[in-house]
Amino acid sequence: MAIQFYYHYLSPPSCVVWMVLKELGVEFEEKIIDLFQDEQKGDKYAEVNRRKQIPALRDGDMTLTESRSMAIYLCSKFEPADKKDKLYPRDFLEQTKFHELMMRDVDNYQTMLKYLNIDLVLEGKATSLVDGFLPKCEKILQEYDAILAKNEYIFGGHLTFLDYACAHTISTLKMSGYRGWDKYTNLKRWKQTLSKLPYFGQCVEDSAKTNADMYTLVLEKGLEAGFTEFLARK
Ligand SMILES: N[C@@H](CCC(=O)N[C@@H](CS)C(=O)NCC(=O)O)C(=O)O
Repeated sequence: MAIQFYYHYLSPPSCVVWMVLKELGVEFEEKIIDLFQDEQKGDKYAEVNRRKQIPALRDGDMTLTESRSMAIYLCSKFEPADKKDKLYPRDFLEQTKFHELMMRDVDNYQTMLKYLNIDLVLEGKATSLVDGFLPKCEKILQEYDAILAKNEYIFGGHLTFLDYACAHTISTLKMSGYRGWDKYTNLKRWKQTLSKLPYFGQCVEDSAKTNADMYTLVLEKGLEAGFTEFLARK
């Protein structure tokens, strides 16, 4: 039976796994979970993921519900042992360094979400960013820019799935309307490199732009009116 992938293209963690599937050319059955209809909260989807979140991935008896563990699983299972530039390293020390950066990126993503005040805004309980988090977000951009000053990609000289995860973390800041990108010249060069991937536009840029449009409308018009206008424009 083919792998079943439960996701939505506006969910950044979903997109990280989606890109791994595309890059590795793994066949999968697409199970799109409609966030706009709260499908992830229904009893049917709870049978797949009790935590009622996307993404989820099923491969036979194995069900995974954390995006990065899905990425590791897919790479470990499907990347040929003799492939040179792997999306996920196999050497123990390399893996340790990789996991360190991967965990930091999870924190960084959460910091971006805190700046966006995402939980309260999407519950209609807040209508503004939390400005106090902006310096932390800028520090994150500086850290990634410094890594990319030394390396072509986030984890050295070739593409890994950390590039996908970090690209989503950074793109999340676009939802805030942040305008200070120009000073991060290494980030700019890296993004131009990633843009050449055939799936980058669909899996990162479209997703980031649509999320930014939706978030801006919700901030401007409030939850209900913002969503209504967003869905009407779609
Ligand atoms: N740690 C999880 C996070 C998953 C997550 O936050 N999913 C969000 C979409 S981006 C979700 O399902 N939200 C819907 C909800 O909580 O109702 C992962 O990386 O897979």
